[in-house]
Amino acid sequence: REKIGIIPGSFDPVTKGHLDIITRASGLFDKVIVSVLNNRTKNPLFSAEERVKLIEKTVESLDNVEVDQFDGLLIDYVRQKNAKAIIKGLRAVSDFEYELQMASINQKLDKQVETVFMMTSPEYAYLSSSIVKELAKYHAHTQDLVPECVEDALNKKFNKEL
Ligand code: COD
Repeated sequence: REKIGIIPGSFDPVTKGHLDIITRASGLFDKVIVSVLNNRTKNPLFSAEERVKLIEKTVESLDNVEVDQFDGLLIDYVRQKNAKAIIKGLRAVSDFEYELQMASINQKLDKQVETVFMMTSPEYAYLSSSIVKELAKYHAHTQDLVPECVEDALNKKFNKEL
């Protein structure tokens, strides 16, 4: 059976840190599904549809990567997709506690599904979607941090003169 890994997240918006994890995971699994949490209670900068489109553009050259969205419990979605693993990136010790909690709950909910952690590449260790939004809001450059299509989309959101 085809081995499928799911990379879940908010991706508001996708960054080069995410792309690094996605690219590395695509070399380890037969198929990788990057899935955007469509959480109506949060207040995202980009709609779920916009976030999906930006990821699609970003992963265009990776043939075994698909982009999707989900809501509800992650584990239900993972089962529905017949996936083997949830893939998460770890940046710092501060990520660990939260991720350990989620991995433990998901393991309790379904022992067949493994959570796989990948260490960030050091150059992206400080990078998060919130930092990127903060910088873009005050019109600072984000080109080293996000794919070009995301930089354009951020500039549009914050009405930066080009
Ligand atoms: N380097 C490496 N990894 C990174 C980097 C970076 N620079 N930046 C982000 N990442 C990783 C994150 O650690 C995460 O694994 C992933 O990329 C996505 O990041 P975000 O910030 O876009 O997404 P999150 O952390 O907001 O996503 C949280 C989930 C959507 C996965 C979570 O809330 C969830 O599973 N929700 C569904 C409801 C559910 O099942 N709840 C119970 C879970 S126990």
